[in-house]
Amino acid sequence: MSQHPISSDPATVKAHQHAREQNLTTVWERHEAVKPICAFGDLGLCCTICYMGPCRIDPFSAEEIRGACGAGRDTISARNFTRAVAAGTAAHSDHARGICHTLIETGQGKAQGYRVMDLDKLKRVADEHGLKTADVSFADLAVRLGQRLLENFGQSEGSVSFLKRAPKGQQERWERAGVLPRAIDREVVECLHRTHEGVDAEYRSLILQAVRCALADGWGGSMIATELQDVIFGSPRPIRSRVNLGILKKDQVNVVVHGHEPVLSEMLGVAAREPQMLEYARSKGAEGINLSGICCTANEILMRQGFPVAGNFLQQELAISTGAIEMMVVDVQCVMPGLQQMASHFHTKLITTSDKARIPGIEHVPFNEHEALDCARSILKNAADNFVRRNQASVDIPEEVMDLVAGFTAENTFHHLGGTFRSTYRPLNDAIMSGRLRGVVGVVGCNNVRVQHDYNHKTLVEELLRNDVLVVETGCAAIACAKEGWMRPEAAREIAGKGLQEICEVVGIPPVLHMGSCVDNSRILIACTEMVREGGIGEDLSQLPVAAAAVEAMSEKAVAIGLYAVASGITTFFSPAPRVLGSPAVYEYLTQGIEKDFGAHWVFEADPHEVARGIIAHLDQKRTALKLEPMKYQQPLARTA
Ligand code: MSK
Repeated sequence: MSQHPISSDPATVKAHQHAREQNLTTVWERHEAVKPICAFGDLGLCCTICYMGPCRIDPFSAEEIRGACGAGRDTISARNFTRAVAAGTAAHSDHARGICHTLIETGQGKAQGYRVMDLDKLKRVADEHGLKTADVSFADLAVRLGQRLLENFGQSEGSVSFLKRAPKGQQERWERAGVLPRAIDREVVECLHRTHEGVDAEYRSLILQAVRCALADGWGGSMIATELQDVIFGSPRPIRSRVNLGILKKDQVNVVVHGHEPVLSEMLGVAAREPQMLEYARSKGAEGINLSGICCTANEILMRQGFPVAGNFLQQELAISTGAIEMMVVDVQCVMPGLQQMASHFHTKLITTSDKARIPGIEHVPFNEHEALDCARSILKNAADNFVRRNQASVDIPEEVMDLVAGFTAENTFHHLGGTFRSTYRPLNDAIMSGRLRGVVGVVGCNNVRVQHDYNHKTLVEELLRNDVLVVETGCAAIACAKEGWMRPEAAREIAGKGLQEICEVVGIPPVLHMGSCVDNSRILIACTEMVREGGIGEDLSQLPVAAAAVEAMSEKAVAIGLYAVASGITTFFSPAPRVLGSPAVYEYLTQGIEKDFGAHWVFEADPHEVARGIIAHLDQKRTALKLEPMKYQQPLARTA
């Protein structure tokens, strides 16, 4: 692992050095320029909610300081936290709303190029929602399911429909705490209402509303997005591909998709393989079209179509600085406005495609699902036309590239563990009960410029693997570990503890399983639910030897994910901490008190070695409670940031 202060990934270090040699500015330089980071804001003690302020609360003051309205540190911190959860939930859920519409239009034959690829899942989810599936055409069923799931956003009665998938014990906890989400939009709106000046001032009441909103994300918006994307684009299956900046090709038209929504990128994937498009690229002097991705749009086209991944969040500008990208197509979320400045130094065309997301100085090419395939073809042609403007002499692509296997889901992963004839979670539960596996941990989330790029993810995961913990990943964390080679089946032999190694070798899976994009954290909820259903390792999610970690968290979505994991009974290790450290009461509730309500809590710990030790201790504690054999602890390998 590289010891360079900005990144533990050699490709990133090289690309950054190259960018600096050309006087190009990236997120690292901008971050230096905005220092010192505002401590009031960082602690959650700056209130910008009304226009009497902003009010800042000095946490070290001898007297109690309050904002102009009288709000103290607990209220201010809880309001800030609740707003972050609402924004994160809104992001995932608005994505889901779009997918509902795409399914409806697919069924109506109005979405050019789309068709229902996973008919079984369409039927299963429709069944689950009480829709008649016999003697109904798949097209009609798609329309009805899309409409039914859309009700989750604004219904005036009942609760979010996928909640009933959760184990009974979990549902009872939610009911007791009064946090069953009613409708997705309603919970987001109520968070905003309660945090408006002069409404809810009681920190616990605010946080319980944040919980209700986060559950509407995990068991609502995110789960709807995952399930319907599987229905429309096909459920992923294990698939080989490659990762890191070295996947960019000097002799091909490089098109990079970035953001989160797969609706356009799936069509770009279809168009990029069409003979006439390849012929067009050749007519411009290129050998072909190399479609790849950054962040979660990358994860989406990787999982289903095996397109390579150029990098994760902190690599987005560096990908352009290679000088090799003809077109970067961005949609929503995690897209830095700084891309515009970087692209302005190169021939790279940067285009926004979502009506919800524009960047000053960037061409907007509205994406229209009715003409999706034509739109994709036109973007690729435009990219190919741009190939002739590339200055090949200045292209500098780092050589680092790594093989990987992605495409694991709650359904297919444990089909693999069970073998062809036993597609159940029994073998996974048995492996945990017999002590070959210590437990399962979801390592998810972003990169954050405040943390050495990828270092925390890799340090944590390495220690977990040595200690026989099966790791499942999504988002930028998954890309970090893929770059390190841990998503190759042979990595088990190189790095995993004996028990995990045995399982990976018998089944032929890597020790770290790529389960997709940020919304696909819902796959992890389902996998945990299946473990409970299989029996023997706990009656609800809070009793399972499982945990979650987001150790380079950056976005409000990560905060929403962390909260729905905890509220679902999964103890979550999270850093940098959300902005609650300025309120001892909010901190105490999130890290301890919440356990009584939901059976899990947050741990805010920055050192990844400490996180690993904490997770292992947590899994061992759960094992002891289940009366399972204790397991030996393997010391970490010496690594420094
Ligand atoms: S892309 S939300 S930086 S994981 Fe999903 Fe990566 Fe975090 Fe964005």
